[in-house]
Amino acid sequence: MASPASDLREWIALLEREDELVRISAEVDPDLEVTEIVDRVVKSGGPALLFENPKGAAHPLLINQFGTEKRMCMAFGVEKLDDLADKLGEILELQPPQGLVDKVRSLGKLKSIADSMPKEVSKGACQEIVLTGDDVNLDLFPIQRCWPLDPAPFITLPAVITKDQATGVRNVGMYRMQKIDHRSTFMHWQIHKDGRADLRAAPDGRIPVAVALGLDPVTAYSASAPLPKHIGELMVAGFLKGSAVQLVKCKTVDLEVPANAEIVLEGWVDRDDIGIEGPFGDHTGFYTPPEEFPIFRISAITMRRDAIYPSIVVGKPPAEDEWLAKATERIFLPAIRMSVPEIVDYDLPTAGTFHNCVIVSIRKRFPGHARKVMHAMWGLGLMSLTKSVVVVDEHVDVHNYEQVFFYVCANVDPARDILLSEGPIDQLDHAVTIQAFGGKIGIDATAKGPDEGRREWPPEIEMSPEIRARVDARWGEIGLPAALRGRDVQNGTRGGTLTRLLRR
Ligand SMILES: Cc1cc2nc3c(=O)[nH]c(=O)nc-3n(C[C@H](O)[C@H](O)[C@H](O)COP(=O)(O)O)c2cc1C
Ligand SMILES: [Mn+2]
Repeated sequence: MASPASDLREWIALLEREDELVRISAEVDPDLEVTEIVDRVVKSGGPALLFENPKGAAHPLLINQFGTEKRMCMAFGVEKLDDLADKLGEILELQPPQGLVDKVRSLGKLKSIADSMPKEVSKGACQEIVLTGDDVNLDLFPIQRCWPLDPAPFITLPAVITKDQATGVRNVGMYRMQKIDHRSTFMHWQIHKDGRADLRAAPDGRIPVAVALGLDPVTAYSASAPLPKHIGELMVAGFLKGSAVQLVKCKTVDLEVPANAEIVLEGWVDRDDIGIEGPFGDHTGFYTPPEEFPIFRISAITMRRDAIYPSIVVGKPPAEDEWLAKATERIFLPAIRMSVPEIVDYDLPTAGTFHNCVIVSIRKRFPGHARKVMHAMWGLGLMSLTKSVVVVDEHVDVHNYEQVFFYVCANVDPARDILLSEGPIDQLDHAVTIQAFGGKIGIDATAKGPDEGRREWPPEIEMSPEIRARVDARWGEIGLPAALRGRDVQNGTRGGTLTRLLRR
């Protein structure tokens, strides 16, 4: 696979070469109409769409660039998303080098980290056009009103850049921005997020903000990555791209933005300048209710000539953001294993909309081990917001929901294996009684033996490997169609059970 695209245009060209993008020249209204088209295309696994004539706007609209696993892999230049985990895992597992060969190898890895730091450059395409004063006008762009009860258009795929005023550490996050008028929007910084923390910590209650729109896909993804606050999203983007993100100084605020952006909005957010944002048809599948959020006042718009405006629609799953979440799930596996090494794999089901459910498989070694892992998940970064944790044994395929359901039903004594707890909940969750706080459920679907004070756990049914191999070899002779042989392969995904029982 090729290395990741260096900017949005190269990415669009790549999508077009691979038949993964369709241009739409018909006039389409960013008010609801684009959503209805995109939602159908996303849910049927269709291509990225470039609306060349969005109604009432001067710029085209790109959407569904991330909408399939294949495109997400193309974005990162990998064969499968797990390759990203391997790449990050190598760095995280870096041990003090032993011999000379080891030293050279480690140096190479350290150099790749050093090379990932963002670099400042003097000029950037994102500043070919500079609009200030009365020329600042959001009406130029095809900002979508996504769902019928949304009160206004929302910018949905921004990379919002701020700095911690005390440490100077840069943060990049993806937060929706409801348009208020031609030069202001809301800034939807939820209470658990780093952008909100930067505003909270500002000594004079006011921070400069820059919003980059239309980035190369890896940098755009990085804005959605739930990194610890002190780890720069742009460094991670540089590492995943294999080349540093290039930055230029903003024109009206003391911040830097990716030079390759299509559009940049510069301005200020003041803690005391607030209004009522929402409702918004959100990734939860429901409208999030109106709530107070700070306002972003725009001091300048800079952009490329013929800038392309990027967008995404969230809503009932599956939506385009499913694949941003899946990339995060894979990329963060090695980091999660750093703190909880007994975790074999995990899965965030798309129907669980990021925060509602995580399935974890573990190497279980001691009584209460599943409970330890539940508590660990509820203490881990934004994973702490998850409402339910399902723990299964190492041989269970967490991505095979039918298999997981089998073990949840078969291995659980509800009076014994359910842990109810409480903690922080996603601010958008409508089910909890108090906003952002509520219940947690842990389901221990692992096998429980006498060491946990239970009676003997029975062996699972499994055909012996010899008979399997014999039937495999004789399949043709038996005279059944090759297609029916697949069942045996499927059983094979549970093949670890026997080995594990024998090891005990
Ligand atoms: C399409 C999309 C829209 C999002 N909208 C918001 C939002 O409006 N507000 C918010 O706080 N987080 C939103 N998120 C989640 C954040 O981008 C994510 O939590 C990220 O880690 C935030 O960056 P931070 O950890 O640096 O604060 C959105 C994510 C995606 C993929
Ligand atoms: Mn962050």
